[in-house]
Amino acid sequence: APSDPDLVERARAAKEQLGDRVFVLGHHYQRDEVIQFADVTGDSFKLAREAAARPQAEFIVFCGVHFMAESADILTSDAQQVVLPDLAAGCSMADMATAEQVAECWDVLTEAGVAETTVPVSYMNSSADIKAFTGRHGGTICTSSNAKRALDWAFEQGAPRQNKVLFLPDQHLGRNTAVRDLGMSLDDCVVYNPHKPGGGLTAEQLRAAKMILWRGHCSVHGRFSLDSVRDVRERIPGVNVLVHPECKHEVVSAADQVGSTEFIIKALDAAPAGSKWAIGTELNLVRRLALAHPDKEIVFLDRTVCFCSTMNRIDLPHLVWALESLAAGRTVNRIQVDPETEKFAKLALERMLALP
Ligand code: CIZ
Ligand code: SF4
Repeated sequence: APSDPDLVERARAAKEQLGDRVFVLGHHYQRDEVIQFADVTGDSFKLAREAAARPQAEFIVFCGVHFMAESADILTSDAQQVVLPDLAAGCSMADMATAEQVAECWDVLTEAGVAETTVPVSYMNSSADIKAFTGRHGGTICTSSNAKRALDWAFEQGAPRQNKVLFLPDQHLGRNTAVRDLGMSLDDCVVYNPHKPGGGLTAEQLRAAKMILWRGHCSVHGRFSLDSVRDVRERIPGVNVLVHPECKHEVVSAADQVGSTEFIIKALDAAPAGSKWAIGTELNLVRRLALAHPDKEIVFLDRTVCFCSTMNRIDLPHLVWALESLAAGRTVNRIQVDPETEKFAKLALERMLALP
């Protein structure tokens, strides 16, 4: 639906009044009505770096979800204020690993005698608390673009390939990277369930595993199934199936290509006219890609509609409210990570930035 012209005008006016004092970041999964006001668009990692590269901007308005605004706060200076237009824009995946649960897991690993040889690797899609846990225990953060390099690095921290990785919080990205990129078998991976005593694993199983996967997943990417792939191949002969690595292993295995949102965008830019694509990622992005490439057939992988509901909480009314408040001298919805958490979370992020 077209955006309300009155709200569009108010957002434009507030942004103009703030000028260089404000920088608006828009995640690829945001609504069209919001993305039109973004100074830059990108995935969570690119956006955090864009924020850090704009020290003159007093306010960073982050149109995305909570963990992304936290990462931007960690990577920007203390003088910069990061604003999330709706505080209810969380991420169900990030919420699947709390600081308490992860501390308990570490106790379980310690008791099984494996903590000393385990390196945590946490996906960018996690809270600042989980990033700080990772930093404290000698681990690194990863994105879906550098997960292979992060795992290679982590496995080289002890005696070569003798150690283990605790992968948080997305089991699918962890499993897909271990199996597809590092050549492990599915049996090398175990799943730690934070809702069961001892994670639902015996000490034996923990000792035998190479990858200890946290039982978390993305509710959006987790909905694509093997049936969605079979169905689209039948409907569109010759279609290229391209999916995000947050999808289930069986979906990724049945796809033609796998990659991050930035990879998907570049693959479609490079694709020849007339080519056919079924994309397994969030629907706002897939719709925009289809509009941007009228010479190609680009469809959503599933027949059902699949937005990220928390991403969609950032709508034009919330953006207008945030911008007008800032223009009136009132900071609202500031996301501020406490200094102790920030210190260790930053350490883990810096390890990622230093990955070979
Ligand atoms: O699924 C997500 O939320 C993604 C891909 C986030 C990001 O930009 O890394
Ligand atoms: Fe979280 Fe999935 Fe939404 Fe990304 S798409 S913000 S991982 S729930």
